[in-house]
Amino acid sequence: MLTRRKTLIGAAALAAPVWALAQQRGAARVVSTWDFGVGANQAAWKVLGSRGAALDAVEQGARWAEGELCNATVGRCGYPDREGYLTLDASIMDGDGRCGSVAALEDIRHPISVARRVMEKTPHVMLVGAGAQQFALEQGFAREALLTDAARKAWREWKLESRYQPKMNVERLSTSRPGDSANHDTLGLLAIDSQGRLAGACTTSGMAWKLRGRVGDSPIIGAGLYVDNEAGAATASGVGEEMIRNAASFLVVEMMRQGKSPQEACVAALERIVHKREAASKQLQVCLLAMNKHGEVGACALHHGFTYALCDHDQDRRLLEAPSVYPKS
Ligand code: SD4
Repeated sequence: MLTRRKTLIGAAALAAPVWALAQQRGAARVVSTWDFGVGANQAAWKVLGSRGAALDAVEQGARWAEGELCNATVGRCGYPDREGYLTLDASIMDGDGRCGSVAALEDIRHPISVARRVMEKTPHVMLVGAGAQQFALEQGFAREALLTDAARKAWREWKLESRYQPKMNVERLSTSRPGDSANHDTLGLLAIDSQGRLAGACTTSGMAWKLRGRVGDSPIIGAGLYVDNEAGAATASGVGEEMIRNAASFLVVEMMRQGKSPQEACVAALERIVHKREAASKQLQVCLLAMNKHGEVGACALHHGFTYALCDHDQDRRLLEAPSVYPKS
């Protein structure tokens, strides 16, 4: 069975996009998950395009989404958990191995910058919940009530049925019904700067209607994000439990270290997920985005519909559709 699927995956997902081969050594580039990655890339490019550091670029890209975007799945407009609390998760990682993250952070607008402070100002990697908020306040971040009226309304409507059923690719749906409303889609960014340094960032409000206290993959180093200058970088979007189970971003980076292209590495990691939980994998979305140490990019998802944005010196607003393991239904 797996052998047959391997063939299918090979046909559908392994072809490297032409532009991946055209990447110039020493050229900066940023890629981000989903359609809104276009805007995040623009913000990141303001740093990268003036020979700034990849780490600063990904933080700026994530801050754009957290502050400017209002889309129910990232930052201040995100949808809450099933008790009505908006809790934010974020992580940031530099190619030299430094990293920081926050999980279940409430009432702070820019979790990505708190994550960076965790990385730079503490001996720790991850702070959660009330402790993360206390740290943010001590660091001078403002506390503000973030839950929007629209999010509160969607939550009240969801409560009528209280059915937890993540929908695929909601960021791309322009129309939504109550209960069908956007309940996931995370911004992950990966960048390489003009000095060849890699960095990544990941920010999300997590799965809408999650259990209070649930943490997804996005703030977990190795699951939602992993970066290593010696191999590459990877980030993920989709149902975070699958990425945690498989240390998905770490897995992608390790595959690149072993010689796979970013595209091959994403496909191989998805094969692992399918192999372990085949029935579940048919019902949920996992999206992987990767960049190797040369700046070449790959992407693949379990299911059709994953888009990612690419920005470099040639083209700054390119939006691409990733291949999928399962064919479009
Ligand atoms: C999570 N991975 O909290 C995030 C949600 C997401 O596309 O990425 N959705 O599980």
